[in-house]
Amino acid sequence: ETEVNKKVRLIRVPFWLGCGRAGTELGPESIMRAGLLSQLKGIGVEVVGDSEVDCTKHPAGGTADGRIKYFAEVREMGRLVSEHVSRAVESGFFPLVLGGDHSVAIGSLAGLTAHYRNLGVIWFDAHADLNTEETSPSGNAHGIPLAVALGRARFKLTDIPGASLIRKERLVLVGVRDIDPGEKELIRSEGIACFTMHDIDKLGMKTVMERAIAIAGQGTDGVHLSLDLDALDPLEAAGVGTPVPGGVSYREAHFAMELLAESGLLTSADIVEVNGVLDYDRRTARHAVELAASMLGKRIL
Ligand code: 4U7
Ligand code: MN
Ligand code: MN
Ligand code: MN
Repeated sequence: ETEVNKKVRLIRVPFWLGCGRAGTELGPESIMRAGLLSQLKGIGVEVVGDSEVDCTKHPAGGTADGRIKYFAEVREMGRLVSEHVSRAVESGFFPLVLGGDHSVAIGSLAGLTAHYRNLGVIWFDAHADLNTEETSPSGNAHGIPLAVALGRARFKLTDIPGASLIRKERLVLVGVRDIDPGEKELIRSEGIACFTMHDIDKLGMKTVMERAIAIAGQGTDGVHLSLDLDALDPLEAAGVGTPVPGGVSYREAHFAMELLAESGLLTSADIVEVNGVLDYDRRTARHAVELAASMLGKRIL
């Protein structure tokens, strides 16, 4: 059995401008306070360095550039996150990016594609995050990162120095239950692998993750997990800004992370969308910590 890289570099991104609602800038701190370091230490994961990305927290004012709110700030944050992630990979570490809203994944993917020529991506999310500047119903950047990464939006991953696009054949979505019309169109026309809640109900998480890992892992030199906490059912993880009922249970998510760890293929991850204001019982942050430990090899026995 292969092992995950036990040297992890934490990259904290206190950013909320991509979701248009304050609270996710508290995500990194809430996850740390929920005990991330002691959990990782307990399973023999070494945290080699911990950096905070100096992204905009308080926008100056009028910010809309075209249709995406705070676009200039999002683009700058993406460039900075990309540099942090890139440095972590260069040093041989597993980059663990703590968001922040999901637009931070633009930066993760940019930094990763600068090194991995053929990156597999598993997108664990209630949403498809495949809107473009034109199809986005909200203008919120956290709904566009995959269209950016695939080169389907006007703003492309390759607009960030060093980055290349991800390949649609090696991308897989898991947990999806809220898709906008433009996203549906893109999923169909591009043939993007998408395991919806319907598929999880029908096949079970075990089969879904086996297939997801096979797709993301086939011939790839790295596999990135982007974990949006809103993939979980809001009854169990209320601390997210865009909750959608009917989600993955904590237990299913936990099992999915264990299967990923067992694959030995995971080389990086994002944990995003934890909203410190909405997470009134801190359960979402605590789940985030448990899921992080599981993906990095924590076992029950
Ligand atoms: B998240 C939405 F319209 N699709 O684009 C949009 F429903 O990172 C939601 O997955 C996006 O949380 C949610 O605004 C982005 C909406
Ligand atoms: Mn998302
Ligand atoms: Mn989501
Ligand atoms: Mn969300």
